[in-house]
Amino acid sequence: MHDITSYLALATQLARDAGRYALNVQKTEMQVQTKSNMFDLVTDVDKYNEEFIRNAVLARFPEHSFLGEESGTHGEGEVKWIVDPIDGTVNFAHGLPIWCVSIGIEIGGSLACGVIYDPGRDELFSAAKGAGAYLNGTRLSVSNTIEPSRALFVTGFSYNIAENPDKSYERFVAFLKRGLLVRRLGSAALDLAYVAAGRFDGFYEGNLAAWDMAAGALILTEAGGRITHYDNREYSIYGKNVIASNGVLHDFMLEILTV
Ligand code: 2AM
Ligand code: CA
Repeated sequence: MHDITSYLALATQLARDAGRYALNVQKTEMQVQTKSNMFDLVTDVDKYNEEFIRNAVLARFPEHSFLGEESGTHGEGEVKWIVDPIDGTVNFAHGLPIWCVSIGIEIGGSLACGVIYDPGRDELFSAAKGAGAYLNGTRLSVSNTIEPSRALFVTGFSYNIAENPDKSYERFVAFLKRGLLVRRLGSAALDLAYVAAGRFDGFYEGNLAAWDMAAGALILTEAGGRITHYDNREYSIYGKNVIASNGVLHDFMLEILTV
């Protein structure tokens, strides 16, 4: 039997520890660096956090496997920890507060639980399959916004945006042309968590990795949201593009994104 409660407890503790460590670096050491030196420091924090999380997980559960943004895949165990040690790295590097640590756990290829920790606001988003989503212990629910003109959407652009990958320009312009409100925060994990919390009504992005979405996708669905790919295919964290919504606005977003 899988002890999901103990997996989630360890994920929570590690996300908090890694998040606080990175926040401390951002508040202290990064204050005295020039921007060009800062990017090396950021890379160090990304790598340090991932190694810290991986070592702790595999020490406690040696039979589990691990997939991280910095170090790739380790092992083939049925229980797979999917980790983004800092999601929103560019924000982190520029001294902005919008970034987080994301840890999702799959069992046999299905998301079982996950946490997203934002140390700047001390916000811990968490979910376990079938048991709901929580923010600092309070149950989360997506918004009930029906009217697109009253909705707040969020998106993100990948690092190769200059090449207009996957019609990114056309999709974004389609939202703007309808006069819709769209934000771009720079952390896909927080974008998903904020749709789960009802802060945003919908999120879409074209080129993401499993570690950006593993925890957030489960938190979103456990908060009552809907998640698919651009073509309305059944969602997989390995599928790159994503539409996540409060459910009510999902068909509207699917239609707009058909460009
Ligand atoms: P990062 O901060 O960990 O790099 C911004 O649009 C969001 O997309 C962030 O969550 C960022 O993660 C992620 N991201 C941007 N380009 C990406 C890429 N090519 N592959 C995977 N994730 C990407
Ligand atoms: Ca990321």
